[in-house]
Amino acid sequence: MKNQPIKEVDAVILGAGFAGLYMLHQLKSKGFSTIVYETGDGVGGVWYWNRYPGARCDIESIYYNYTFSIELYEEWTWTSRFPEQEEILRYLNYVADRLKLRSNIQFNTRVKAAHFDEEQHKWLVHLNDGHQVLAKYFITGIGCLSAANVPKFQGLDQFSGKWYHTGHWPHEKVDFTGKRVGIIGTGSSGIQAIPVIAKEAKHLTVFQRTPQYTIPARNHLYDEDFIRETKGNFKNLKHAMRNSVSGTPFAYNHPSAIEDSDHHRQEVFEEAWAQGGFAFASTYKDLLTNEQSNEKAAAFIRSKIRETVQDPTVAEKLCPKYMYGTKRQVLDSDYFETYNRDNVLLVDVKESPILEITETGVQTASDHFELDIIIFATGYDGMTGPLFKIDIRGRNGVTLKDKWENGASVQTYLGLATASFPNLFMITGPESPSVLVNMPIAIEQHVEWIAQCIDYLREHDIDVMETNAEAEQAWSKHCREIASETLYVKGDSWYTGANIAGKPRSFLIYLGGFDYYTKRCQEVAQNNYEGFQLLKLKSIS
Ligand code: NA7
Repeated sequence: MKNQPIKEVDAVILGAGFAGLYMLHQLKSKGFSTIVYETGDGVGGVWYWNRYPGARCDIESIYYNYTFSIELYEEWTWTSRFPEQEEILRYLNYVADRLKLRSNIQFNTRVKAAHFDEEQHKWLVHLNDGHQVLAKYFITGIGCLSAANVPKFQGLDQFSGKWYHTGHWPHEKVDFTGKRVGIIGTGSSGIQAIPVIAKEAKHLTVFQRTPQYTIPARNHLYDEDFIRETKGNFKNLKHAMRNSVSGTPFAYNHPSAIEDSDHHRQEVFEEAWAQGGFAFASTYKDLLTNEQSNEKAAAFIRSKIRETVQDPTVAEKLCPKYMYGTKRQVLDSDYFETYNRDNVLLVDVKESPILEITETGVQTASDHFELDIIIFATGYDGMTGPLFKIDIRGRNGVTLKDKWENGASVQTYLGLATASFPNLFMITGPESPSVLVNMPIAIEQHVEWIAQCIDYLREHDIDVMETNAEAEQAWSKHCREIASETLYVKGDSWYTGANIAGKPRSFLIYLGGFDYYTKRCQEVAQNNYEGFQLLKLKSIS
């Protein structure tokens, strides 16, 4: 029985986060039989898994939500500028209930493999319970940062305390009271968790490999007038976000940092620093294209670190020397201030690398640190990692991992599809702009394009849709050319794959702007899906 598909549906969707939920809603509304498989036992995706202390979104809540429904926007009220994980998870549960999505979601189910069956022209999807499901369309909504990276430190299995990865945080509260805690990693997750844990733990040791340019979030509660005004302005906001470069209603304020006067630039940076959030990144248009402009921003942030951290030696260790913004911008709440606490110690593991985890703590080249709890805030195998965890095979049994040479030669068309993998759609796939765009807005664009496309295929009796190799080569080339004109490609980050030992270096984000990308996708659809082959089975047989 287990060798026969237990059911056949129009579409299988992976993941019940922002992407999977909206994809399901769209396909259900259009009458397609659809099932979502979700590994967790609830909806939420990244917001289901990331329950670490201090976890919150760094895009403002009034922008970080769905905009496809005015009812959803009006009914839901955010409490603060940067909502905590728990509030976003509640929002996604509200959406799932409000749109009656749960009956189409199978929780606690991992998709192990999906193979394109060339005789049936359908996807055979293999579940972890041994069952198989047949689907015409296979759609991934598994995010770009869902494959956790736990570095292979020798000796982790002999550690007698508890250890956690921020992206797989337990549902029950972890009690740090009276504990000696060590945290490895100072990206967004580490920087959010460190100030919160420091307040609770007996002692916190921060193992930092690379310091960060982090900006104060300046989180605050919203008042009723602001919420009323924002909801009243929904249509304008939606239009501004969907037609913007980054999926938020902001544009760059000034053209060039290096061409501005020292006095005015200082004022601009100070104002953005006081405003908090991503205002700093929007100050000058050339921060990520001109090294001298970049250094102006970097120097300003370093001066703030030196002003805040009392111990000059610690302050220097916290000052990044690489180019600003080539790692994902981090927002914090009292991060640098935390190093003025007596119970917090900063350890530079570039200077003195971690050699092993022992039974009682962490051994670096110079010292041993006794710990009760170790937290890995060590990030993710980004972009390709989530896709490579699944055995996805297209024509001739070739795996996605092999086709893309383990990430060295990713090729997609619009980040949505890839040749030899017919009827496969990726939401927020590599070579789409999504990870540098306000994610829910990027997701809405992808989902609406895919849903409209599937509807078109049904309307025109088309059974198989597949990207042309030429179309994807052209798109990938275009992506790389644009990226090479920026400073992003020079950074060591999950953007480039440099954070994962042995991962080929490549930059897999489309940087031509969300607005341009949206227009390009629309043109492709309007031109009857140019760049794709559309086949009718009748004509094949
Ligand atoms: P990030 O941003 O990838 O940060 C991971 C951190 O862990 C970073 O400081 C890394 O240092 C550090 N790291 C990774 N491996 C090691 C090893 N082996 N030893 C020491 N330190 C290590 O992940 P986050 O979870 O914080 O954030 C991910 C995204 O979520 C973020 O960009 C937002 O989009 C939301 P490195 O810098 O590589 O030297």
